[in-house]
Amino acid sequence: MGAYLSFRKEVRIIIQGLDAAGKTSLLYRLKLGEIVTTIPTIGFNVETVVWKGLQICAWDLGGRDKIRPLYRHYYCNTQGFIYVIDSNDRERLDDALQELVHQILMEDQVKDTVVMVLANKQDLPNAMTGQEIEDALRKKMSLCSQTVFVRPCSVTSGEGMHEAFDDFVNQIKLRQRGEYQSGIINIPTSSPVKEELSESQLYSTVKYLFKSPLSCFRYFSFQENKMKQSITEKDTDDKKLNNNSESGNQIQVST
Ligand SMILES: Nc1nc2c(ncn2[C@@H]2O[C@H](COP(=O)(O)OP(=O)(O)O)[C@@H](O)[C@H]2O)c(=O)[nH]1
Ligand SMILES: [Mg+2]
Repeated sequence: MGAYLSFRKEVRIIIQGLDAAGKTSLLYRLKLGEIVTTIPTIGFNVETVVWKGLQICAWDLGGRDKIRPLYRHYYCNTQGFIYVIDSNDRERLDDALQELVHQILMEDQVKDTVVMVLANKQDLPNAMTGQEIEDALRKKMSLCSQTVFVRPCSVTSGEGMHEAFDDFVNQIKLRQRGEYQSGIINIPTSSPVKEELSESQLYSTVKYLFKSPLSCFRYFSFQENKMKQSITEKDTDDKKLNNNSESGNQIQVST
């Protein structure tokens, strides 16, 4: 019960990256579901979006050299960081990773966050792959306290964006519960995280359960049957699996 009541309703995230990486396009793609024409951002843009039940207040920190040192004043209470990289800009990859590793991740206020590195502009033919960017990042960084992962996407076409955000939100939820890994991690794409009930869901469930003893009885019988059914299904699957391995069949897992 305590865990439900301590459920955080809004998280604050920062979107950063070199100029023209696609930060503002990403923010408005998230907010409006469409691509907008951007002009170089002076200062910042901030929007609230809801993703998988999590309310996200996203700050897109724009601007060039002079105001970049001021960014750290926005880092307070941040749970997530998105570092956008223009995968087509090979010449500036080193500058981008330098900023991420030696400036952003070093800040005390960013120590307990989830950091998603978005390898953007995958629609362009010469773009570096997510793996290439991850390899370059691993060369620059060994240990860190944050949960860091790389996801390829194209904000313009929308490809990879949903999967990336699902993973990002999942990792933030895990971090809030204290179940997380530090360093650069490999996570299966969109690995689901068991949802906790929000306060309103919890309230309506309790209200429903105690409406009458009969509905309460029906609810628990239903849950019990569901559990029995899933145990039976699992037993059948296990048996199938054993049969396969006994008969020498190989099960292929695609990664
Ligand atoms: N081809 C391509 N262009 C993109 C993509 N994302 C953003 N852009 C373009 O990159 C330019 C800079 O984008 P913007 O969002 O203003 O970058 P910011 O400076 O990081 O905020 C704009 O012309 C965008 O249309 C993408 O995924 N693919
Ligand atoms: Mg911008």
